[in-house]
Amino acid sequence: MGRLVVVSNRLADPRKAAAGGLAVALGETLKRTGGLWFGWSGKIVEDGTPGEGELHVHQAGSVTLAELDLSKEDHDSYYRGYANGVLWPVFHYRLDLANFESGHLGGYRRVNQLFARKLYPLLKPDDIIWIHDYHLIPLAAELRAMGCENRIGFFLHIPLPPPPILAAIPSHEWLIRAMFAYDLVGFQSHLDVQHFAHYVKAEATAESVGANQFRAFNSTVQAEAFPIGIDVADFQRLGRAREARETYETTVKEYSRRRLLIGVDRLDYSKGLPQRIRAFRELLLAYPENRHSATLLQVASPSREDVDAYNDIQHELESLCGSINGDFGDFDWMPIRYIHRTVARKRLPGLYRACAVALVTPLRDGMNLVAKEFVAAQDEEDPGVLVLSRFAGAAEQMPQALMVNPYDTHGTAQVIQQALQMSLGERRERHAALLEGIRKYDVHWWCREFLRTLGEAKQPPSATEQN
Ligand code: GDG
Repeated sequence: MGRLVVVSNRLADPRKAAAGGLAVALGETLKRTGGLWFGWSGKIVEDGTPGEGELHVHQAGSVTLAELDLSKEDHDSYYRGYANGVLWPVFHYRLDLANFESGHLGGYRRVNQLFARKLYPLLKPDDIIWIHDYHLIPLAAELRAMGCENRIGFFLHIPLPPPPILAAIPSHEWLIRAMFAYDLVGFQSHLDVQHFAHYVKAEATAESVGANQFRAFNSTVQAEAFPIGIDVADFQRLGRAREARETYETTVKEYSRRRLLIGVDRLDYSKGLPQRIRAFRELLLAYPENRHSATLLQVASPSREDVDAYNDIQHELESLCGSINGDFGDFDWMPIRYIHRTVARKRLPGLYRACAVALVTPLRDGMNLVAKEFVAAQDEEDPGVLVLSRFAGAAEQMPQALMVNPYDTHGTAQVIQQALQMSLGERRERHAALLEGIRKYDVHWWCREFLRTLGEAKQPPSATEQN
């Protein structure tokens, strides 16, 4: 295999422990092939010129890191305006939260062109390029327009909605057409692939020209599901380290173990946090034996606080948690411990292990890695129970979890009660099956499988074919 070139909005240093599984998995292949990782530096230049940015290239062992600064105007429209103000809500089925200001699309295109202009001179002919996520959908089309003939793959970390929702984006034809500049487009779930297939057949009159291959706009693209996993062994190692053990012990000591429930999410409207809190209130109402015992630890790590919809959800959550604690709490028991901060990654496995039930109940989620981390962190002899939304991509792969519809408050409360009462035998059986699945389809499998498929995908189109 040629050198791997990864492009994503942000870079993570694969050498840092806090980097997480994705950076570690990509980092391995990047190291092996002497690869290049390209992305935004995180720096916003207040008075910078739109469409321009300084590139900083440095070496981290055998890996080259290339980081690009963005002007404030570019960042506002590309990142805040279009990627997180249009694509994120619409791709999570939330048309009501999308802000379709046309200027933002211009910024999105401009930054993708800037990425292409700065990346293209760094490329070698046999590089394999892997572009990540909704920030960079048109990047391959921009590279092709400059004459790039390398193999280029794309992975969408978030869901792809069905055609009628996608078609609400004013520039949807352009956006999906841009996907045909890739040799391979990867999605989290089979449902996402189906949505892509339906869309391109109906809106782009694409033809199926082989298993998972679609032809339109004079180009052929392969679309497949590659459900992302975690590094199970690494997460379990983290769980055996001092910080996780200490967190486990102090948590178990402070609360009664079998009644602890946990939620760990970025504070995002896609994660279904208010619905989860309401289901927990319903649990206390419908099954009063849980009062004075069941405690929900909810970690909501701050995220995108400069986008309005995120402030609204923060206030909604604070008021919900406050009213439940006020209505049900007592001097010796509070039903909800709500933490609006980021917990150190080293402590997470200990926290997961101390809890009897995990509530992973997004309204929509590409995959959801918390579901997998919770399973990896459990004591196999006495494991906790995973309650999982049927609308998380993870649901396709984790059928042994207790499935819920997060919009159904009472139904979710019933399932939480079932989880709290599950026998040890059933908990072990479900957990063993879940663990086997996440071990088999871990993040290394994901990385290998995507790159193998990209390597075998149809020959890269010639530059002339693109016109
Ligand atoms: C996108 C897609 C897809 C959360 N709070 C804290 C913390 N986290 C960590 C979790 C987990 C990660 O962040 C969250 O991953 P998710 O998969 O749950 O969700 P997104 O951030 O929305 O990620 C998603 C993913 O991409 C990968 O393709 O699964 O569907 O939306 O690892 O542990 N980590 C620390 N403190 C926190 O407070 N240290």
